Amino acid sequence: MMQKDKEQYNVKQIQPFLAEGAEEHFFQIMQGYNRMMAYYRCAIMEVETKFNVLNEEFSLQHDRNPISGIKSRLKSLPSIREKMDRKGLEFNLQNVEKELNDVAGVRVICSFVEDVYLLADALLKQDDITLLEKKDYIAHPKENGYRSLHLIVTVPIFLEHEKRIMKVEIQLRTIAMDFWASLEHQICYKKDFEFTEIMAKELYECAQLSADLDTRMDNLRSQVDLQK
Ligand code: 0O2
Repeated sequence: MMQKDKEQYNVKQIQPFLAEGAEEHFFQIMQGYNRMMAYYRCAIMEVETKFNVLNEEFSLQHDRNPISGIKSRLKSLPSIREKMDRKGLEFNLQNVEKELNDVAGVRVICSFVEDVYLLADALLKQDDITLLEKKDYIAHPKENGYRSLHLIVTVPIFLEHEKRIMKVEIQLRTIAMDFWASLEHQICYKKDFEFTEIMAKELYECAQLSADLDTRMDNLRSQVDLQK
């Protein structure tokens, strides 16, 4: 192991906790993990760029931006571990790449509902993108009221000596959908708290309000577009 690598992976700090001879093994696992996460970061960059390009082109044609913001995240190691355990899968890097679809996540916040589908269609038309799975929680909201369009796609990343095909989870949603989902996530998503029926109803009604808001804003935009 090179000195530089030891420093990079903080092996010195961890050394007292490692069994005799385990240092090299630990280092190799960390190296593999860091490489895999770097590839996922590249895939996120590719997908973000594709959406930024579409946003630019659309704003030239229609004089407005369909994308209000893009938030990306890499799943943390504890979350990856938890999900592998939950699915009853052995935790190793090959399995993570093969079995998990959401290590890399890109969330695209759109202005209007129409923009969600427009952007999804434009992305899926690109010949280096392959759709693996689509869940339309806008047409079919979840029981709690959650709405978003989810796509699992593969995108190639071009490295010095190879091309790798990486999976990315894309969530497209409007500002109103994101408002509800972000707050619901903070309040209750995956928390071990038994929601009362009244609270669940209240949350669902808030989701309905956000859906109404989307419809009304869409209608206003259509009226303005007609007058152009
Ligand atoms: P986080 O913290 O956002 O990363 P799976 O992906 O296999 O666990 P499933 O049901 O097949 O589960 O995936 P699905 O339905 O496509 O949803 C995955 C992601 O969508 C979640 O990721 C959330 O980001 C979002 N999501 C789904 N349902 C809800 C919901 O009811 N409320 C909110 N706020 N977000 C939701 P993670 O990894 O679970 O969480």
